[in-house]
Amino acid sequence: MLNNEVTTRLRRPTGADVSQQAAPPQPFGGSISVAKATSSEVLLAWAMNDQALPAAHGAPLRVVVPGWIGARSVKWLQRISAQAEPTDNYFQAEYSVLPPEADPEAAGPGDGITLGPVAIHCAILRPGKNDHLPSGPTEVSGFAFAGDDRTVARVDVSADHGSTWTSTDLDPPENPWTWQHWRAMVTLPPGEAELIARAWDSTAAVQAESPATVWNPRGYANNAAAHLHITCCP
Ligand SMILES: Nc1nc2c(c(=O)[nH]1)N[C@H]1C(S)=C(S)[C@@H](COP(=O)(O)O)O[C@H]1N2
Ligand SMILES: [Mo]
Repeated sequence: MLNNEVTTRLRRPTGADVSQQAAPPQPFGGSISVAKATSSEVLLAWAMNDQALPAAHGAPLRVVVPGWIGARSVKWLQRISAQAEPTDNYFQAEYSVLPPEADPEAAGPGDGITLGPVAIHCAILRPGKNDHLPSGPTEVSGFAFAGDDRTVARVDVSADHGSTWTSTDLDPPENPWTWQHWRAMVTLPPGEAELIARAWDSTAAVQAESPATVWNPRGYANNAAAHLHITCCP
């Protein structure tokens, strides 16, 4: 896989939206490995939900790269090329995790970890942020997503700042490219509470406990555990 990534890449610039944010101004583009590009889940899409693809989502033609960061799903597609090296497009290097001491303005291609496959993450959907709830048992629910061709193996929740954790009831994966929903009954203490959810993927990778662990100069790939503050009436 690594060998494929460094030796053979697909390049996909477009002319439809020239970015003035890029240096120099240029069309949006990005690379994926040949292994991914030739997999059955990667699409060239002109329709969505049996309707014509809306312009905002890339009509007339876009790439869809399930399990990889959105930036590699190039919209308003104009060209695809097979080449030995990743594209030198500004956005290929921009979507990378730089080391803490790096200056993002001065960073060049190869200075960071180029983003492709999504890292394991999850979100709490219910209760909502700053909801007022009665203390006692309540259902907490959300989704988790593993990325690449991994699946979500388990999601745990804590209502006591991570001292104790409860496994949630996790829906099986329909396929690796969709969210998996989960839910659990937790007992909320009276007063202020912090709910935490953390997901594990099928390689036993787990989300970092805090955003400080995954901090990087450009702020990408923040897949720290989901935290939710709530207030419980006694
Ligand atoms: N041509 C082009 N394609 C693009 C982008 C862009 O700015 N220009 N943004 C990318 C990013 S960062 C994301 S997250 C997705 C968003 O796709 P959506 O608008 O269908 O949600 O498109 C990707 N493809
Ligand atoms: Mo994005």
